Amino acid sequence: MIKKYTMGSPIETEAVTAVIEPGDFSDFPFEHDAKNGKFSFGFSMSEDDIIYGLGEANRGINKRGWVYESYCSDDPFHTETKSSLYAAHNFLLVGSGKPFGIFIDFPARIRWDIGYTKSDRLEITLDGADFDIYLVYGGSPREIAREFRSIIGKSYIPPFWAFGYQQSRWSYHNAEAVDRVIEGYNSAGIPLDCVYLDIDYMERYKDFTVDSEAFPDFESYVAEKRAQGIHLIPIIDAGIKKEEGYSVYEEGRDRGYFCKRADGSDFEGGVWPGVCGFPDFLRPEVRRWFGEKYRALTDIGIDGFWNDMNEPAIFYSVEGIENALEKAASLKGENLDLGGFFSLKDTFTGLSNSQSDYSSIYHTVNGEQVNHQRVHNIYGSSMTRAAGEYFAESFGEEKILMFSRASYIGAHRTSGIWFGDNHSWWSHILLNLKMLPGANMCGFLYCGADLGGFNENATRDLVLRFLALGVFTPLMRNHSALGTRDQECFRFEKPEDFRDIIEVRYRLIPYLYETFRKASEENEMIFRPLSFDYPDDPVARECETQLMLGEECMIAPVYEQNAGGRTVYLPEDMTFVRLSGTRETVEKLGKGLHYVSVALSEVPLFIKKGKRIPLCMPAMRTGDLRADKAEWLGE
Ligand code: MIG
Repeated sequence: MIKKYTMGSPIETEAVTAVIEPGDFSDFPFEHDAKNGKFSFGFSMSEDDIIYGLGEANRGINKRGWVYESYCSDDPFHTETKSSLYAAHNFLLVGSGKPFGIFIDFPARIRWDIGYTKSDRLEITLDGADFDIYLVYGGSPREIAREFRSIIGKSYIPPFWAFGYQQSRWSYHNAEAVDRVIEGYNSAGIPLDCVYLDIDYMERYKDFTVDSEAFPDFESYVAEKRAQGIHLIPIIDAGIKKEEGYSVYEEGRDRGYFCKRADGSDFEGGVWPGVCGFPDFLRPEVRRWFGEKYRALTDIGIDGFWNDMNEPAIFYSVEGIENALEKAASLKGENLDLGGFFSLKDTFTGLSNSQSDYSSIYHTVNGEQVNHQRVHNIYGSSMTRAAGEYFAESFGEEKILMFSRASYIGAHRTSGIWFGDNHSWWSHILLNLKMLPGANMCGFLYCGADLGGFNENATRDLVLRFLALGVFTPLMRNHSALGTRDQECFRFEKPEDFRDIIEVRYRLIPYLYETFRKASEENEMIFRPLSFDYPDDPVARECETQLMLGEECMIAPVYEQNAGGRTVYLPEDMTFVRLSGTRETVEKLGKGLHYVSVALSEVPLFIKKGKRIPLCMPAMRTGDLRADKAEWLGE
């Protein structure tokens, strides 16, 4: 059952597609308070309440014991003490005797104090008092998650080939670099479906352009790669380079499509290309205009994109950097003491993604000027919506791969997400795993992390273990940052170990794809915490390192260096399968704790009693998979 409570006049986010009449606010069942323009409410948690949700968010599956903020942030250090990442997925699920869900449809900042200030209190504070709150109750956590999904609309389904293995790096600078990657995979016999183009494919970081020195005759090149079964996936950034003669910029400026300053002039901020205008994606006509721009690339055969920097990330504003430079100039020749030096330093480090810059930006919502802070969390999702809606209209469903960095619930109907700039850290294997059920609850099914880790240098064993989890995530993409050690599978010793892992993915694709489709159609989660399926099992309830997958499986990746395996908890008897290339070893294990050894070239998988999954033969490209010729694993 669902109840809706409305206060003030909320900004329409279109997160919810179902029409639900608001109830009487005097029935709002929580203690609440409105003061200083904020609204807060809260309740006591019982000792055994598990708090799930918040989608792509930091820390555990159980979110108790920390304070989170819904505020889309470009933060490349996903350390334990962070409160915000790139997404604002405002859905919480309280699992207890009487489970219920809360969705706060409100696009400004929200603070979720989940037993941080007081261990048994959950306190939610909204930076504003115009909102819709939905309460979902009745049934198990799984039923509540399903019911919530039923009001936000069906999840995006990508093209089938988007389940193939994908290789990315910032950046493959030109056609030769891309060719070397494809060649490396081909000669190692490792399957591959996509290669990514990061910002350097563009002409000086201008969206919808291609650097003709790096890719002379891009159109023929794209066709040549498609003939080899490879999709090239270019990046699109939110900021539009300010440059005379660049048609996207000139159109945006002349039509008044960019975000404004308080005085009505265009807001200008620096990102990769230097000074940029930021399209006001909240306006339907701007979305339409921007969506159509992708045509420049789809017309020449591109059929997949990733949208980046759309929190939006802003390195500096024009005013901000002028002030900073003036301050620096005024200090020339001064003897800078501790305070003086650090204040100067902070002036520059504080330029990026600054709160005062965000507060100086204005959007037009239904003809009215609205400050950016009130709608911050739907900026990126509106960019991705612009693209996704255009694709669905022009090409039909399941044709174009689209995923975004920033997101808000609602964007799940037209795109996927990736989890942003993680690190080549062992702890980030588990962080990846823990985000999956949350993202699924909020409708984001097509998702995944940068396998191998984005920032810093990866080691061979880390990449293998990361990939062995990535075998199960719908988006299976290895991506790494500029200046880090090469991370493509064929660059490491014994590439056959990598082939063994990635072949397992291809063997599982028909099964994973069916599970995905079903989850989208039936509003199910692909990945569930064990506690959803075994609510009365105390060990399963606390498990943060394993997940249920579909109706048949449980996954438990190895996540520590120099470990030849891991301890795994079986909430019931299961078949333990070690998959490696086309080989598999099968072992029956009883309910309880087990230590299982898993080689670096193996993918561990657990199949529930009475369940079977199909495995096909691997192929170098998804297009060559034969789903009809499957063998069955399990009992
Ligand atoms: O400020 O385009 O998360 O995947 O490689 C960095 C360069 C900008 C951030 C993305 C990352 C991408 C990188 N981008």
